[in-house]
Amino acid sequence: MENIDDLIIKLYEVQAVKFGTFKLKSGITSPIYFDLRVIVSHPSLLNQVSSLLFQRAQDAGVQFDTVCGVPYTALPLATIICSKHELPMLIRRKEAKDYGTKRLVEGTVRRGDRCLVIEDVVTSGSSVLETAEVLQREGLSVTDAVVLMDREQGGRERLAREGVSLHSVISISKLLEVLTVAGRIAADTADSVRAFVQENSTLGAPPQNGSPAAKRACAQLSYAARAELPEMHPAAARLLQLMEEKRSNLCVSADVTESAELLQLADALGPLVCLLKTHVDILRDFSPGVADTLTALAAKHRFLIFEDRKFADIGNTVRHQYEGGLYRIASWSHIVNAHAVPGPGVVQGLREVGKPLDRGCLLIAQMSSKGSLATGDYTQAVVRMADEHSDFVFGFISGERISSKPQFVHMTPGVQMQSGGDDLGQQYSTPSDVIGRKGSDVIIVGRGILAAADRVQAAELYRQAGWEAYLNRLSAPCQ
Ligand code: S5P
Repeated sequence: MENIDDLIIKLYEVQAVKFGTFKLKSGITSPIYFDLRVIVSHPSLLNQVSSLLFQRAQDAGVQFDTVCGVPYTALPLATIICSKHELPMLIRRKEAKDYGTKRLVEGTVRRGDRCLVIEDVVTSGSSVLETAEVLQREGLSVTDAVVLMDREQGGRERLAREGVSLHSVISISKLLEVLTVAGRIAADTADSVRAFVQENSTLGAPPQNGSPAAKRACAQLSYAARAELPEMHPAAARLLQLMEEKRSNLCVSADVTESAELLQLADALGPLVCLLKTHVDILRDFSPGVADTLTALAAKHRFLIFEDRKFADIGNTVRHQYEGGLYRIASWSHIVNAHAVPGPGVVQGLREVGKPLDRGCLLIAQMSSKGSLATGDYTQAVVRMADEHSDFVFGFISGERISSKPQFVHMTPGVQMQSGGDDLGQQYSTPSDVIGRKGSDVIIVGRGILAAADRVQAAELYRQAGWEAYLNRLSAPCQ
């Protein structure tokens, strides 16, 4: 206890905590301000803070394999803890525009390891959550965070809702009490800070869009309920209705090179799928008649057609590629997809052609192939692009649920009954992993079905596996 009192006085003396009138980033005026960055200039204080943070984690009985500091102030704190106790550390990168060429987490990431997050100050909890989500996306488990200063403005409760327990060394109440008793601040200064803290609490705020809790809530809505949502894209609503009606979240990837085989597949597997995905440019013998027959089969068996064209050029070019050429894709494909690499122009170009026809577009936010550059900040930028064009973009190609908005449909390729891969970098996950654990909506299966001796039987097994995973997800208790 004395240790803490002593620390509080020192923090005050080095001006890591100041009282007065401060304008915060949010525009709010605060009577208190923390600037814990200054402690790097006071080595003994830096050591003291680090050991108290470590002690706090020990006292709380937190089990962890590795440690990560929220950039930047907590980076040296995590470093000192890890150096002193010889613990492996991870560094989270915070560069704003890291389009996948650099890793978001440096160090040796071992999937399944428990990572303790270290932070200097927690207000709403969002900076801890942001780091936790990056770590979780790398396969680490984050259940605990230790913080030097809890501002008691709802961060602890918010983190708890997201499954992260917060352990703090100092609370703001304790800080005010010690500084008042020591005669460093006046009683009315302490009172005005207390009033400010109460008025500016984020307690009771609903889960934020994109947070794990919001994603779980969304994953637990049924396809049928989502189909009815306002602002639902017509193609997405139709797809979700078909999924519910046919009890199928299976999209077959009909990657064959002969038109007759494509049509035969569409006729045989049509009753089992919600979507049929084509690569029309691998057909040796495409003719407009193929598209007509496919359209008739889609109507007969009630599935939608998804031409996996992966548009990736400037708006003007993709507009032509979508509307015209040999394939006239927009005239028969209900859904297409695009890379976000060119920027919003790619979506705008496609939208000019597709929107009047009620067509929909998916953005490729992550890829199943090894070494894909579509990760981290790139993926997040894709989600923002989708948000900004949601009158035409209704979902993603991704390995997992990446947006909590129930209007967005997530489709995941790289699915087989056993995880593994091929010799050209494809990586497979199982239907239960994709729909259950990752919260995606549709499994896309190619060779898992096409290479089977009995394709209809294989498709039925995938349909059942995908649907069961969905039913289990719906009945899983909210965490
Ligand atoms: O990241 C991706 C995106 C797509 S659309 N990874 C993929 O594999 N795909 C497509 O899904 C790919 O072009 C192929 O048509 C299908 C996967 O086929 P499979 O035989 O490996 O199941």
